[in-house]
Parts: sequence; C-alpha cells; structure tokens
Amino acid sequence: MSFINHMAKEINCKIVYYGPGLCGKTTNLQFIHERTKPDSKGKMITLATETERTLFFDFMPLDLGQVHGYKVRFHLYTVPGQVFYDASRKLILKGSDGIIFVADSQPGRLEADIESFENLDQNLSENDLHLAKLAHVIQYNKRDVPGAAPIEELRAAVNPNGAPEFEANAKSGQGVFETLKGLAKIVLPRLSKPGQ
Ligand SMILES: Nc1nc2c(ncn2[C@@H]2O[C@H](COP(=O)(O)OP(=O)(O)OP(=O)(O)O)[C@@H](O)[C@H]2O)c(=O)[nH]1
Ligand SMILES: [Mg+2]
Repeated sequence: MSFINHMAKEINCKIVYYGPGLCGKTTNLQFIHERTKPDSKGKMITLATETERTLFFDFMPLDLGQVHGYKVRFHLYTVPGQVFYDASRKLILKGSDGIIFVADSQPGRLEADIESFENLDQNLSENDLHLAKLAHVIQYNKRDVPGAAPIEELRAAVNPNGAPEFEANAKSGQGVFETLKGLAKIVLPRLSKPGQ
C-alpha cells in the first residue's frame, strides 16, 4: 500500500520496526535520524498515550533512491514492544510495505523474541496479511552484549522464512543502515508503478 504523490513525484513507503520491549527499535531510528541530513528528513514524532507514558511512534521520511523516476520517501515506525500495547501495534502495522523484525540477542530474551514474533504473525493475519508474503528482514540486535545468544538459536526462533538477516549493535550504529538498505532492496521493486 504505497501512497503516491504525483505532484511531488514521490512514492511513500511505510516500514515498521517490530520486536519485543527494549530490543532496540527506537535506537535504530534514532541512529538513522541522527545520521540523515537535515534537508532530507522530517521530525521524529513521539506519541504519548492517555497515561502520559511516552510511547511509540517515531516518524521519519528518508530519501533512499528512486523508483520509476519517482523519489521514495520512507516512513519509519516503531511499535511499542511491551506486551500490553497490542492495540497500538495492530494499528501501526496497517498499510505497511515492509517489516524489520528486531530480535534481542541479550541472554534471557529468547522467549520475548519468540513471543513478539508470534504476536507479529497474529496481528498481520488479523489484517489479512502474512509475513511470508510481506517484504521483511530480521535484525539480530545487541550482538555486543556478553553471552549474546548464538545466531543459529535466534534464527531457528524468529526466521522460519529464511529472510535476509543482519547483525547489529544499534547503540553504536553498527548494522543499522545495512538492515534498512537490506529491506529497501526488497521493498523498492515491489512498490507499485506510478500511474498503475
Ligand atoms: N548493549 C546494547 N544496548 C542496546 C542496543 N540497542 C539498544 N540498546 C539499549 O537498549 C535499551 C532499549 O532500547 P530502545 O531502542 O528504547 O528499545 P525499544 O525496542 O524501542 O523498546 P520499546 O519501545 O519498549 O519497545 C536502551 O537502553 C538502548 O540504549 C545494542 O545493540 N547494544
Ligand atoms: Mg521504542
């Protein structure tokens, strides 16, 4: 569902960072935002819930190349990872063109990774979508933490479709752009042609 602005010759592309609480989704966005030139990015927007708790979505357009002569404006969203924000997650997933699933490599977080991955599957199916058909990549984040879970273990848990995968340390920025570019490679050719 990519929205096309013919006047501005822009195709909009919505990408959602999904994963368990504290896995590093917001950190990914912050790094990308910091490293993007002021003239090619919008403001980071954070929505607060009625409980005033700063919650979830960060919005940031980022120009990354052209498709069919149109510029692509990426809209990056993060979901709130904590289990009880399911309604927000469902809402944010709507109309997404691609998903980056961020798994936490920290010891003791494997269950949370699995739970979040299953939750993604469930929320997509409620929107009549399926991960296997949707452009997606997996990011194994926090590779820097002592005793990080082996990649094979994480892969078996959250990459059943054999999606492209990336190791990252979002705090230092390592692997952050690689992950986004990896998804862009899959998403861009799938964006609908202007005029169709
Ligand atoms: N060591 C290490 N810490 C990280 C890494 N990425 C993120 N963190 C830290 O993990 C904590 C949580 O990061 P966030 O980006 O807020 O996590 P989140 O996924 O947005 O969490 P929710 O919004 O609650 O779902 C922060 O203290 C980050 O600095 C990483 O690669 N390595
Ligand atoms: Mg966050």
